Amino acid sequence: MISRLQHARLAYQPKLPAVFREHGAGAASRDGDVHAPAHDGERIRGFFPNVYRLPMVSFDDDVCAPPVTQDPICVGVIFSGGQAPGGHNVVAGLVDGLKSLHPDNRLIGFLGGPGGLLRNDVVELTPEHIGPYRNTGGFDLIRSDRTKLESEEQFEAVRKHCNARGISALVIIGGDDSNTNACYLAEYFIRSNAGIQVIGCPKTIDGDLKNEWIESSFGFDTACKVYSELVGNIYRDALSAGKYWHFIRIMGRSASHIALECALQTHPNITLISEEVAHDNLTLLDITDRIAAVICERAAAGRNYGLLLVPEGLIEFIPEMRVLISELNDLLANDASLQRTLASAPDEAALTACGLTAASAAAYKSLPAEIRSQLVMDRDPHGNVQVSKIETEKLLIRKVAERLRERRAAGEYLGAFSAQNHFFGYEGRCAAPSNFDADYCYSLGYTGAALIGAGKTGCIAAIRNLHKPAEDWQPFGVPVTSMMNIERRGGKEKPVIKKALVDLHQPPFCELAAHRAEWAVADEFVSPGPIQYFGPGTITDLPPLTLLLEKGVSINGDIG
Ligand code: FBP
Repeated sequence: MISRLQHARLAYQPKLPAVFREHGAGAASRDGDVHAPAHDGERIRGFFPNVYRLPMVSFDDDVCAPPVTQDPICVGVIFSGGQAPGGHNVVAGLVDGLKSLHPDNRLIGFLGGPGGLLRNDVVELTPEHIGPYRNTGGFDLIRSDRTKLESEEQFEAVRKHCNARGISALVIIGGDDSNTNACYLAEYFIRSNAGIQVIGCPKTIDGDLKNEWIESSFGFDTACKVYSELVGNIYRDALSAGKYWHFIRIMGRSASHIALECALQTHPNITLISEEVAHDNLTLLDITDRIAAVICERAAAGRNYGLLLVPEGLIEFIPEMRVLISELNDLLANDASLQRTLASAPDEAALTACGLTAASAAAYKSLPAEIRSQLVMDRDPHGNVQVSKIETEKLLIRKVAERLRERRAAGEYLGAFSAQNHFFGYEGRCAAPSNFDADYCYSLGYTGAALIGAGKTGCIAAIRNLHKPAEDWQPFGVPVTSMMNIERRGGKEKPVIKKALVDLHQPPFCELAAHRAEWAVADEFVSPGPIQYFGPGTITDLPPLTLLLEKGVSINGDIG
């Protein structure tokens, strides 16, 4: 059973870049420049002798070239990692693009992400099968998981399964880690003469898979629009009732891109940006003092309500918490039995006896019991603390209330503070894609097909000019190694795609910094409302504001 909206959206034909509209995925490809990674090039080459220094690949507007092979091919596809709106349209674009290359080309979906690839669990994805999933959210067509493909045994299992099924290309739709691992797989396939191309596709709501070549990961736009709608609704409630401060934590892992985009969309009274907290070395006390100052100022103006946005990963960026988390990770990695002792340690002496430094013992002891327990009890499979599960919004409420009590005692605060906490994450990850994501994802799928047709491997499908109308978008392929740097992971140095954090010198953050003082005290909020799928293109097709700002486009123009 599908909703009326879903039914209407099935008829939406996503827009494609002009080059694909005219020539299908068989548009002629052109090899461009070779871009070495910014740092550690020679070390990265050592890991990827075959896929290092591949050229950029663009698609030509003027010519339609025959694909490398005239015979029908069979392609495999997986989703990897967390859900992001628009994934189904990547698959739709992929199947349509492949069919435009050859009507007998086939697409095989591996069920349940990389885990399904290892289990060899498949379904054939025909246009008929995909039909009802077009323009829908979620990954339920073939599902996903977080299995990491990183060992030679796993690569060999994938090779065997693909070779046995006649699969000559694999499309991996994932975030930075999944695309890094896709690159290892591409290298392995060349080394083992497997005859299998590997193409990546940039997915994640977090927006942290972006760089010189990738302007945005898909799903970011829709997720931010959903959260911004909710933030706008809550602000309006706060304004109507006049009695609550809403502390809202928003997904996004380490990077604060989602919080920043939602802030630009809604103008909250306070937005914390983790990258700024780290840059300015702000302690928990500094942060809560600043929040309390805004609350006092608003109270003095008769406004005992407001809204604060907290990025999911904030706690890791607060200097004393970062040290504490790292010490806890090391201690528990060596001795998991310390979990209970740490959770119930009566005083700082007992904590230092467990191995914490005096400063970390004091920081730990200052936290509320639930947060202490979340820090030591919730561990990921690698034994690290799961920062996404730490309820930082509740921690801030507790600490801000303490600051306000102190200010009241000093006669500086006469207001009333009552807070509500929220966490937005899963509400946005599977939303029906905005037009931007529907078009972008479909075009990415098509680009994947074109790269396969052109015989490429070890690269990610990407699109330039996303701030322009879709017909002016420029699809291309970017070699994964050109985005890599060397990082320490699991105690070893490893080439990985560099994660993008919020850049404090770039226009999106500068826009927030320029306006936040006025948003703090006045009620300058904006309620963007739900995503619109029908209506004028100025409303339905708007890309993320951060993307527009990064492209030098003003977001404060006349809206009629
Ligand atoms: P990806 O990085 O895999 O795209 O996942 C994004 C995300 O939604 C993060 O924002 C969040 O921290 C995480 O997934 C939560 O994942 P899970 O539901 O598996 O715990």
